[in-house]
Amino acid sequence: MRFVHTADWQLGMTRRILGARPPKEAAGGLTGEAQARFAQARLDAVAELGRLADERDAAFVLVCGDVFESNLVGPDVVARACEALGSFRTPVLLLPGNHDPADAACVLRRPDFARRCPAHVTVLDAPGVHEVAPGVEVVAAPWRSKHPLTDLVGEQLAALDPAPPGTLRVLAGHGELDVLDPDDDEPARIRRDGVLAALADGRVHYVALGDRHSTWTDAVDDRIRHAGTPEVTDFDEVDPGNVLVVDLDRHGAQVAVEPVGRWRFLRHDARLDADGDLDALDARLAAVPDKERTAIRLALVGTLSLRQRGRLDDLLAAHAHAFAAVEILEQHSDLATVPDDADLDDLDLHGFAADAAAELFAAATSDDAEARDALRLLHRLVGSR
Ligand SMILES: [Mn+2]
Repeated sequence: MRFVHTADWQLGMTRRILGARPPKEAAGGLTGEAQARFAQARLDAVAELGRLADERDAAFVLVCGDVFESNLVGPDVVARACEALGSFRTPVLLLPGNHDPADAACVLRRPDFARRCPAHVTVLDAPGVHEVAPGVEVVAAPWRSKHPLTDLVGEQLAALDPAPPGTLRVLAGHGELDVLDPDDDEPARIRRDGVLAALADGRVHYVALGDRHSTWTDAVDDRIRHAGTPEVTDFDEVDPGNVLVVDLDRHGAQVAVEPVGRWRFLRHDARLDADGDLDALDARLAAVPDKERTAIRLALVGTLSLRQRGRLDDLLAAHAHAFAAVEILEQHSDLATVPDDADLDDLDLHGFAADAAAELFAAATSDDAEARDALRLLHRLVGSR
């Protein structure tokens, strides 16, 4: 029996970084068009994983929660999601997660969703055992509210007898395992011991999880998996952008990790003290492929002269036009601008202006931040004459 395990589509997600904040003093800035392309990429990933499911003759696609970013997504997001779901023929099972719980406002029960939802799509909003194909059962542990007070997966497993002979059972859950977030006293944590026991005694044969956006496999039993998000959503995700194609029998699972996402969120740390360091950063940014689908976050430390700082601002502004986003991670950056003699000569000022610049220069070299800012501004203004 083959199926596709996926989760955390987060349709309707908006990312503040895309188009919201150009690098400090970058002249170019970003447009909101990256945001629209990012939204489309999430839909493209859904269509792509559907193509994959069709091609591989999967029995179904199991989406383990957070299909939508929120129960409040607009009707346009719902309509486009339904179009993407309609672009392939493999049956789809949608589990409500913490972002789209099966409460009174659940988007998966909204009239605009119900009206457009293709016939091969089923919402697993009722907890318990669902027969999804002959000899195949999915045990659903949907979120029914934003803040459940129990381990929803554990609750379902506790109610199960061993699977009847000839029947394969897949548990569909959403949330963090206690082993992945042990210090948290969150009552909805999934107890891993209970999951291991249910796999060991044959109550279930695979535990498909959502919530963690990184693709993850349990070290003790590789039938406990997080599929991760099919299209990256944040910088801290490890190996996102995949879906899992699972070949399951009663003895084990063969799992193929298939990349479907096309965006990347990168972080780059650099020390900048000399022109060579700026050359290296410039070359590094230039070498990144698929810039229009890449958001990059920079942590920059070091000390630059006014002229070098101007070079940095110019090169970041130039790259920002090509990337989906270029952001300076302020809390991990520490970049000092300290004028040198060449900066003062560069200004090429005379008379009163030269005296003022010399005064600012003296203050700036003795650690006066306002004087440094004033000199940077003067350098920019003079440089653009
Ligand atoms: Mn999620």
